Parts: sequence; structure tokens; C-alpha cells
Amino acid sequence: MKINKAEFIKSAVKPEQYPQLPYPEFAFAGRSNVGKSSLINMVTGNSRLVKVGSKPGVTKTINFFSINDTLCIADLPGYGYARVPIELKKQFYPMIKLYFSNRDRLKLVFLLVDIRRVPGDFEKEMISLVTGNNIPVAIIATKCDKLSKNQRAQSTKKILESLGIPGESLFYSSVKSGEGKKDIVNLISEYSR
Ligand SMILES: Nc1nc2c(ncn2[C@@H]2O[C@H](COP(=O)(O)OP(=O)(O)OP(=O)(O)O)[C@@H](O)[C@H]2O)c(=O)[nH]1
Ligand SMILES: [Mg+2]
Repeated sequence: MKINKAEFIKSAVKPEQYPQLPYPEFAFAGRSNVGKSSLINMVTGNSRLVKVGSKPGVTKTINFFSINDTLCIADLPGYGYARVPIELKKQFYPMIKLYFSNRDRLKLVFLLVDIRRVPGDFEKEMISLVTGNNIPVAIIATKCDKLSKNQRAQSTKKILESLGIPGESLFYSSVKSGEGKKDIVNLISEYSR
């Protein structure tokens, strides 16, 4: 699959506001500042599609994008970053929870974790929300340009152990090198069938 068209559709907070296009949908979830919006830009090949920020808490609504007029991508807000106030968690958690339980066409969730961090309660909460709705999850380790190959292997082990899935595998991404684009596009094509 080649992505040749990517457009913003709309932002939503409540299920009544979600777009009603009959397309298979893919969501990008993860802690604030992990690189969700940047990765969507990289995957769609449009660096200005989604706003990216140096401060956490940039994405505050669920933002929907149409891809090739055949697929949808949802960029979710994140929380769980030290500088994001607890008030935001109170807004975002129910928003995300409602989304996962009200989106029949959601085919796969990409859960992003920073390759340099050991995931914690946020990621476990997301995995249980998603799998509780029988939706598959792919774990993507972001910002891989920040670590050497050696460090990457060590981090991978720690990340998988902390998520309680030691035998599983991870996908790697970097918006600096373009790593991960192929894997993500392949997963999207595989799961949209
Ligand atoms: N080095 C490096 N920096 C990255 C990468 N991906 C994202 N960043 C940087 O990380 C910061 C946060 O990126 P965003 O894409 O806004 O993160 P987000 O997860 O959408 O954040 P919120 O919308 O606040 O939840 C920005 O300064 C990005 O430039 C990457 O692969 N490598
Ligand atoms: Mg964002």
C-alpha cells in the first residue's frame, strides 16, 4: 500500500462527534510527548498534517484523518507525563476509554512507548482498555535515533518485561531516520482487510 492522500477530517471529544465514514480505523495512543503526532506525519508522508509540540499535552481532542479515501487514522491525546497536570488525565482517560469501547471499525491500536523509558501504569491501562474491547495492539518503541543498537536491545527487554509480555516483539520507529514507516504501513494494510 502506498499512502498518497492524507486529510484532516475532524476533531472529536464525544462519540456523537466521531466521523461516520465507513472506513477501517487505526489509532495512535501513548503518553503525552511520546511522538504520536510526529509518527502520523511520518507514516502519511505529510510533515504538516498534524501539529507536533516540544511541550507535552499538544493533542487535546481525538483527531481523525482520512487516508487514500479508504482508511481512517485517529490521533489520541496522551497523559501520564510528569508535566501534564492531573486535570488533563481526568479529561483524557474517559475520552479515550469511550473511544475504545464505541468504535466498531477500529482494527488495530498502535501503542507508542519511548524507547528510553520503562512503561508503567499508563501503558498497562491502555493495553487493558484496548484488549478488553477485543482490539489488537502493536507496541511501537519511538525515538529510536536516541539510542545505540546495544542500548536498544537492553531497552527492548525492559519494556517487554514491564508490560508483562516478555516473549512478544516490538516495532521500532524514528522520525529522524524514517525507521518504522514500512512496518506500520504493512500492519495497516494487513489489518484493514
Ligand atoms: N529524536 C526524535 N524526536 C522525536 C521523535 N518523534 C517525536 N519527537 C519529538 O518529540 C516531541 C513530541 O512529539 P509529538 O509528536 O508532538 O508527541 P505527541 O505524542 O503527539 O504529544 P502530545 O500531543 O502532547 O500527546 C516533539 O518535539 C518531536 O519533535 C523521534 O522519532 N525522534
Ligand atoms: Mg500529539
